[in-house]
Amino acid sequence: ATFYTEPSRTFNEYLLLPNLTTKECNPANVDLSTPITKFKKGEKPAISLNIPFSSAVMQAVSDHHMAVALARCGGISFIFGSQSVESQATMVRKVKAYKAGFVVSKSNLTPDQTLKDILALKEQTGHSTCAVTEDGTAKGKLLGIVTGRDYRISRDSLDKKVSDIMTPFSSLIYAKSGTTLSEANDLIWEHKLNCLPIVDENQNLEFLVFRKDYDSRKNNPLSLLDANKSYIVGAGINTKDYKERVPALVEAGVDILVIDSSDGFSEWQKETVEYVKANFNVPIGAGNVVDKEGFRYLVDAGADFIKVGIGGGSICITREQKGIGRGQASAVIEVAQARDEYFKETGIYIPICSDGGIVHDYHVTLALAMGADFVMLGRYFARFDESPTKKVKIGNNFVKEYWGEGSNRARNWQRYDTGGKQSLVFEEGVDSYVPYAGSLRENLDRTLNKVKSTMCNCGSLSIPELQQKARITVISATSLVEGGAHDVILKESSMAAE
Ligand code: MZP
Repeated sequence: ATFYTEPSRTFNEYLLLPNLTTKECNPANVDLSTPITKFKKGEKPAISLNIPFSSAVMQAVSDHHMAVALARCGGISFIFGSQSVESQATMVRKVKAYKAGFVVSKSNLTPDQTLKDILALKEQTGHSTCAVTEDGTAKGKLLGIVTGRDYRISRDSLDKKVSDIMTPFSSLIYAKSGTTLSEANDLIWEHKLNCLPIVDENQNLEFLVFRKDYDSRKNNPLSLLDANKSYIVGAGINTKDYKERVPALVEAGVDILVIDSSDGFSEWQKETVEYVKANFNVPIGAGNVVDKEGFRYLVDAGADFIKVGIGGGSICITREQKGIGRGQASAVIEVAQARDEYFKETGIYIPICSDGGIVHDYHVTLALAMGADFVMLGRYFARFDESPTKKVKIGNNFVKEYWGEGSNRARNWQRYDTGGKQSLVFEEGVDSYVPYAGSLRENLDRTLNKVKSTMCNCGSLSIPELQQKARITVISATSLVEGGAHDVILKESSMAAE
């Protein structure tokens, strides 16, 4: 046997040392964009994210609702694969067909006013805008101004009158009050409606804009001013039924695949990656691995990104059941070094994803500093309204259900298969609750603020800069105690805080 003299370490055992924070180094200037597919030196990756967050390939985490909510914030979900090929492909299709939903802000603007006036509104709200009239013609009574984060006005149309540039809508259908944007999108999907949902500030549906010749993919009524973008979505696959699953997912419009497995250092993964690379033009990630040998093996097979982590997930009992795994920090550090060596050798950069074991928000920053390009989280996202699981009241507290893919509940035997019987032979995950935490956007914004703030402490305005400049120290057990509130009697309000 080979013995490692260094213990395998978790994120909790490290802290970042501050570097000089310059005046320009403030959270507003921090860029969290990050690649998730391999690219050659000097070239751009095919897919990058605005924030380094992905949601786990799990029944309790990543369905189409989560995928839309996270994509809107700049991250990506990988839709769970432990379901039939058809239902997974349908979820992917729903994400790709999703209508962004434009926010109506009531205003006194008339069709005679110019887009400059509307732009003033855009400045106020931070959104972009378009006008909607009652009868759907440019001359009709102005009902409101449609605003949306994703919607851009081209510079040269600024001086034109609203009536000159507005695409006529054929009709407006008012929605039943209380309908949410998600429900509207389900309706649009089910009935294949050619329309655009208009929502209020609380994401409740105001009305649907119909147009005879409207095709959601090609002919957005607002296409006069911007492309109709669809959200990016990923999907998990396994090494068993990939020859049926991958074609269906690709046909549904999936942007990226990942092989979901607790131990990815296997010939099955190599064959799966090779099959996808030979037959489809879709990027594929592989894993999970915890060392440079595993990394190199899957990269040589053709993987576009590598997922890192065995046994660190909050619901995972793989280490207890089988005695395999590695502290998540040690795994990320070694794989990131292998990635950097590979880049020096070949000029090809392979993004890596730190998967599982993120407990505190600062663990995300540590993972990035240690070399991860993005993180994957299960427990974190399971707590939000957008996760697919039930919200339950236990005592005075609300919780949400969260179960592992290796639990009897998920029965995802393909994720753990090492050959042999086609069923879950023993459990590697548990069924649990996590505290309910509210909406994804609110929580994610807070986490992102913390990440950006720590990056400023480290004098870094981007993830590559953090990876290069970070100074990381191992801490002792007693300094861990020193890091929390200590030697004081906490008031109840402080105990309730994280
Ligand atoms: P966490 O964010 O809850 O700590 O970890 C989520 C990760 O745990 C998933 O992305 C996946 O890699 C892993 N996972 C999912 N199910 C199990 C299991 O049942 C598991 N053992 O380990």
